[in-house]
Amino acid sequence: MERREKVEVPIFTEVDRDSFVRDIYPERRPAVLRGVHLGPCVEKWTVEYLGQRGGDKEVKVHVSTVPQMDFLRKNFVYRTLPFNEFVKRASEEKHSNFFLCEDESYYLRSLGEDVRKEPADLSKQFPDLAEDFQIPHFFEPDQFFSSVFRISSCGLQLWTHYDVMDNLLAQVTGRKRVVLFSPQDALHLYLSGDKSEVLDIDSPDLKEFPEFVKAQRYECVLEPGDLLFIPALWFHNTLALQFGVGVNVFWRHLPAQSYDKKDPYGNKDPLAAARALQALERALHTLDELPADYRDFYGRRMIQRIQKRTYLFNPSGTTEPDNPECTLVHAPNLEESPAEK
Ligand SMILES: O=C(O)CCC(=O)C(=O)O
Repeated sequence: MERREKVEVPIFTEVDRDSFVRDIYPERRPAVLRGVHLGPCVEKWTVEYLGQRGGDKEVKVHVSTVPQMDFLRKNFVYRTLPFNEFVKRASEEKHSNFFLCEDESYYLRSLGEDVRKEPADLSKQFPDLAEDFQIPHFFEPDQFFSSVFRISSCGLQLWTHYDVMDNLLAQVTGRKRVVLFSPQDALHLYLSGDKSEVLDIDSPDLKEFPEFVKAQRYECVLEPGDLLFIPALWFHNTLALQFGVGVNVFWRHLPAQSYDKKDPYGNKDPLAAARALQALERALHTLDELPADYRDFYGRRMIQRIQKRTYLFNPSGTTEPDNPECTLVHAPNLEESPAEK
């Protein structure tokens, strides 16, 4: 099968809360929002300023000898640095002080005060910098979950993964390429938990990952000041085209009680999904009581039953819903959307 043509993520301008909630959010598709006011951070957040205002608070960062981070082979280490020293190093190509090699790459995903319990919140960990960043109020205040610094060296690539909450990724400084895949392409992405094992999404090894060609690639380049709406469950892979500072804001799309309370990262499956997966494990264990040919027979029937009960669209890709009770309307195809709105 030929690789599918990539689809550009549509760019929307002049977006305010009303138009976001009315026109963009219900589609449950990624969208670049250009020109939303993010506060003075867009002008102010130079390396020097970030260092001064962020100070020497210690941060735990990813450090790797190569810019493409590999969670399978763990080609990175975690190291602790004062924030101002981290920002300086992440912004330079060669370092006089380093951990692994003089051109090592850095990545910060900021954490809460108690990393195991508390989600990251810029206003708590970096109050002086948080003042400069205006969270777009595109959701109700009680839906807010976390605000997370994403600061990367030029060239840094973060593996493809999904989160379980809705997300606005604000690219405050520096340009960043983001590639996304729909949740409906999950089976073509070779998942290991919440991450795809296909690390090289630009020239994947198709002997190892033959199904990857079936995944529809959505792509955008974020300019400084852009926001990217990443709906929950959409896979995303980021590549910093320059040293850059981003902040992403997660918020709860489902009722608060649907989420795992012990999830400071916002990437644990909703409780009902986790329970259903456990029940499936138990069902499979029960099938083990039968010989292989019976397991095969009942396994196939179970798959069909699951597809019929849960898929919004049937596996052949037509828009005919398998589940007649389903009320979600098929969102318009992005290919048909004009790029600038
Ligand atoms: O911008 C990045 O480096 C990663 C962003 C991300 O993974 C997210 O917003 O969930």
